[in-house]
Amino acid sequence: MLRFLTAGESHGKGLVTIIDNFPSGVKIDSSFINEKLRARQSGYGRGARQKIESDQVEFLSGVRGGYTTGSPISIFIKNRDFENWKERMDAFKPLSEDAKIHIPRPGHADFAGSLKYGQDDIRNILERSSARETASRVAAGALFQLLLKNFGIEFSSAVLSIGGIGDEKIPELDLFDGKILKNISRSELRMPFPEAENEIKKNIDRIKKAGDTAGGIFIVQAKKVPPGLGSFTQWDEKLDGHIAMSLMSIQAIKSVEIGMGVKSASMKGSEFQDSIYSCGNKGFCRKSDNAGGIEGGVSNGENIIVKCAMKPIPTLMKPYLDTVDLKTGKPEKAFLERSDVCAVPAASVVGEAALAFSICLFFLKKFGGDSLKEISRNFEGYIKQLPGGK
Ligand code: EPS
Repeated sequence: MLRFLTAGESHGKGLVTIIDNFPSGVKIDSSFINEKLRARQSGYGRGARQKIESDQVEFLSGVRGGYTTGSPISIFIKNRDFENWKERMDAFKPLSEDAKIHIPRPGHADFAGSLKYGQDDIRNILERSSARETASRVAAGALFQLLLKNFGIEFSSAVLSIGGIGDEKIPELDLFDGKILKNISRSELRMPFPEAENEIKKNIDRIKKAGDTAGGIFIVQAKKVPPGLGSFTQWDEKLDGHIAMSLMSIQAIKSVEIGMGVKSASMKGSEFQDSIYSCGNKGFCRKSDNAGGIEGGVSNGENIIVKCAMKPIPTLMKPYLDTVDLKTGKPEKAFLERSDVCAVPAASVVGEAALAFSICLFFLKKFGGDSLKEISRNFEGYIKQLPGGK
């Protein structure tokens, strides 16, 4: 079964991604992967770290002559900032007592992580819990997208609102529309429509000046996903359940909605359900996609639509938040560490990668094979027998 693992700390030597059971014969376009990494580093409101890094993938295994071999793929992304952290992040040099951090930031993994791992230096928690890890996930997601592209399946993402400004209710937004794709690529906020950009940027500037942070809402879509991925037969085989896990596991994500999501709760059945029509040689089709492409835990051939809310980043530049010194128990103010004011545009790129993993995993569960050729045979055989033959 397709699996991927990530490893590495934010200020260590670098980040590692290992992808296991990825089929052979898939053409690897490093520029596609590096473009996704660049998009993750971008965004109005990103922190100073993004000026230090210029994330690029280095393949350590599993790819030869530009194609995957079927062996485990391992990828390395260098942390340029390691040069400034060599002493403090050395694997063996003893840690100096006064460099240890005992004051947890509310909202990060600092407090819960220190208790869980019995660490007396919160740096041993925050180095791994940092959103820096998402660079590894974007690299993996780009490979899954390269595989699925061979079957016409593509992904797109956009930011709908930041700090409560924007249009979270954009109905029937088609993220594959040429004009919308152009708007997103030109937007420092990765938004589908430019109208709210200036107001949002001004708000981010105000929040930055106040030493505070902002969250927001982003949307991810996948198109041409064939019907039949996932199953209703077992709770852990449902495609929407896995997608929810994939996206919820991204740092700072506090909600994942499929299709109309929360709004569906206030709709009538006759308004929400997507009626089915016979469309001649196209087989069957729908005039709406409120279900977000999944019914009964199974893809139904419509676009997969996922919407996520990202909480404001926990690292504040001003001492707003009360906390405690875990060593002394004394009341303290949350300590300052370099961070972003807003990373919602970055999170939307990570969301694309997370959705790509879920779709790729269930795609290979259904059309499994060890090589692209074998998977293609299985896929074509299935598609041919569908109503409308596609
Ligand atoms: C980030 C890297 C981090 C943070 C930020 C995002 O780098 P550094 O800790 O060296 O500044 O800037 O991480 C967080 C905001 C967080 O809370 O984890 C990245 O590469 O995305």
